[in-house]
Amino acid sequence: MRVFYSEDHKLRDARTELHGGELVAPFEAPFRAEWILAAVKEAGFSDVVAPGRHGMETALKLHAADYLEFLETAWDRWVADGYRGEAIPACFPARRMRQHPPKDIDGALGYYAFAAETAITDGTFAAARAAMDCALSAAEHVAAGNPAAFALCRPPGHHAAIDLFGGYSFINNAACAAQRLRDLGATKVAVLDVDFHHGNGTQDIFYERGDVFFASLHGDPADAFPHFLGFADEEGAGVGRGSTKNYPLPRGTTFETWSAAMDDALSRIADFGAEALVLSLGVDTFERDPISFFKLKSEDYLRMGERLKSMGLPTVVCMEGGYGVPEIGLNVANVLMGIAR
Ligand code: OKP
Ligand code: ZN
Repeated sequence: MRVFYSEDHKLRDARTELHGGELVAPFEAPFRAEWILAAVKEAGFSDVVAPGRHGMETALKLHAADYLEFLETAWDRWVADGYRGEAIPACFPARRMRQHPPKDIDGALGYYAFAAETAITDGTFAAARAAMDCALSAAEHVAAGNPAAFALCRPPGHHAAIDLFGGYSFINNAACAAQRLRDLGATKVAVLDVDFHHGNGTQDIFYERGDVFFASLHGDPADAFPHFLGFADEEGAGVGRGSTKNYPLPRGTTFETWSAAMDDALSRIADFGAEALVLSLGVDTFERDPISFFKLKSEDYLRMGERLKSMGLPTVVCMEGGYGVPEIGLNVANVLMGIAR
């Protein structure tokens, strides 16, 4: 399985994350991609290539043009205003307020954000673009007839909605992969999101589309980020009605419970008639993940990969979350080994 990896992920290296009322060192940091890359090489995935450079055409089919323009220019606008810290949104268009982008950067940050933990910094857009390139190149590799590819995306993307950033996400890499597979000939594509956190961005992007099925297994939003989306009664709208499926799961969820939910998701994906699969792979479901509350063990990720392989679908794996502990590398490698076997 080819691995798409860009050194440009290192350009995303924020100093701050708003966490528990403090500005801490971000959980989503460059070491993550380095540990994952080392582990997948160690596991025998030696075909590691840099992605091709892509334009924004695919992203523009998913995200609002003004949002992408904002991402590209936000840091320079912030610096031009004379601020010295990182660009952190602090005022949001909440209930009964006007939903339109203000001229000033403080207002624009709040307008285009759904959360305040994620600071925009110098290099953030370049890194997000490189992550998108990994996803697009992986999709092209699979569309060319290869059974699977791994996009080692960093920063992650599944929280990035049509016109919102947050949850460490800016451009929705998995959505770009799904769209690219569609554009290269797959009539129906499924995105399965196994990150601990609900993929609110991916759901938002495809909510009213009938050509992309979105299923997500995640910590119940009643207890976990992103708090305001990912409930079981969200099932898509318009022609997309029935093509969204959420599995909110409780604290302490083990692989036994988790894999039963995945089996249900996969049977729905088969019934949908998906011709290709995009896996939003977060390994923050791990028992020792620092910010999550599931209890998966390293060997469970091998089972996960094997079960995905049994679908017999061309598969693009996009990296999402997984934090803090050295096992993130092994856990990702285990999923890939299950899929590749
Ligand atoms: C990104 B991904 C910490 C609360 C959680 C954001 C989590 C983003 C997860 N104070 N903050 O889905 O792994
Ligand atoms: Zn996550």
